[in-house]
Amino acid sequence: MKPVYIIGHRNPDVDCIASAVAYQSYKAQTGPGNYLAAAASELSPELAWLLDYLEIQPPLVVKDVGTRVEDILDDDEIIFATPDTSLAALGLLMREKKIKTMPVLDEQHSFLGLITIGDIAMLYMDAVGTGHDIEKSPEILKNLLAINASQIMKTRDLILFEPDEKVEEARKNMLASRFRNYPVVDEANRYLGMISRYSLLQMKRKQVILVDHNEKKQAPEGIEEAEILEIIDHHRVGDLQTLWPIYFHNEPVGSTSTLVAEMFIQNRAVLSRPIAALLLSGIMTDTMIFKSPTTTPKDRRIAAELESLSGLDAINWSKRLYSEINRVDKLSDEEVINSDLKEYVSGEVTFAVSQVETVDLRLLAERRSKLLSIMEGMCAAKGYVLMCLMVTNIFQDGTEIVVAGQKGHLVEDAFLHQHIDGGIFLKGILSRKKQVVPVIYQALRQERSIV
Ligand SMILES: [Mn+2]
Repeated sequence: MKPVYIIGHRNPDVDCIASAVAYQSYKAQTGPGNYLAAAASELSPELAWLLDYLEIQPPLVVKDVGTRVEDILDDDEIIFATPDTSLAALGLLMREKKIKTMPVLDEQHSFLGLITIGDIAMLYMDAVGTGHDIEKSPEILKNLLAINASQIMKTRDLILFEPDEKVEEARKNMLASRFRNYPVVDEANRYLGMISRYSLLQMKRKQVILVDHNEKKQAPEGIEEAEILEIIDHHRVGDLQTLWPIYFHNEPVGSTSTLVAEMFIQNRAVLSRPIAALLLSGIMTDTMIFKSPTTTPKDRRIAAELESLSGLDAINWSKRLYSEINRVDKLSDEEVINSDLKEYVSGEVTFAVSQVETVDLRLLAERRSKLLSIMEGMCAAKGYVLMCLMVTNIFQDGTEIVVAGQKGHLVEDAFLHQHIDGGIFLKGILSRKKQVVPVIYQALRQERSIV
């Protein structure tokens, strides 16, 4: 059975990985189906450290959920001939299974060649010949039926597909050729099945459950081709559309981990120690140790339950986590900007807000001009009207903000700020989602209405 991917946003953070991994465990306990936790891009070394420390297997990286050849392949059993299958046996098999194209494979299922019902018919007609030989036909037939697959299979001028090819590409290739069925083989030349024009019509999409995001820009590549089955999130409602009604759980709490943990508790599903620890980590990082204004009483209550289930003390564990995962000094300038970058669309324009957490803002002072020039370059390259880097210090209860882009001044105007060390410090601002992004939307809207 093809899996349903449970997947978080690009540039995964602790909350989205914790939510995906835990929700897979929840789904496995509460019903049938094949669910698989996934990450929309490579895990940071810090996240890899956390999973390794908790002895949790990292989720599969699935960067693209667009429809691929593998999605339209049948799950049916593989029917094939081997090189020494006789024509007699081949004919029986093809009649019995009602197939018109037979792959020839070796014992390891490596693809060797193809035999079509047309090829076989042609063989009979050639052997029987012009009719002069009609008296000899039993003998001709006997010889013919003894021929084996390796002697007649076609090995050249075939069109083969690979499982990760885009269905759109496959469609073009099929329309440009005249075969009935097309074999699909993997990189190691192992045969995986057959696709046909008919498989294209069935439109089997990848099925996904989105956690910790619901906007196209933050979703994995190809999301518009996928079938979204559920969304569990704590962000503003964005721009994704679905064909059918779906289960959409959105709640303004501090983390998606809170919502997933709550489901375990309410439905009495078993929360293992490592997964409880992972969910606790999701809550503590997303709420910045309960200091973010997004924190709700529910986050604290669920975190307390997770403390007892994991055997961890939330505050001590958070200190350990922060010292491991928020080391701005370990990151290159590019990594500082890109490790947690989110894009937003307002009307016709796009902007981006990136956030890192640090325990020492002085680190930034020396790097500010370099960071700014990289950000200006990104605004030009990606067409952002503005771009912010939030360097948040939860212990100083505030954020230094670096602003680039042609409309960057709007951000400076929108916040009451202090200047420190030539930078802009926003006291009490910790949350991108609640305190910064809405202000930028508002400023852009206001500017549009004036112009
Ligand atoms: Mn989150």
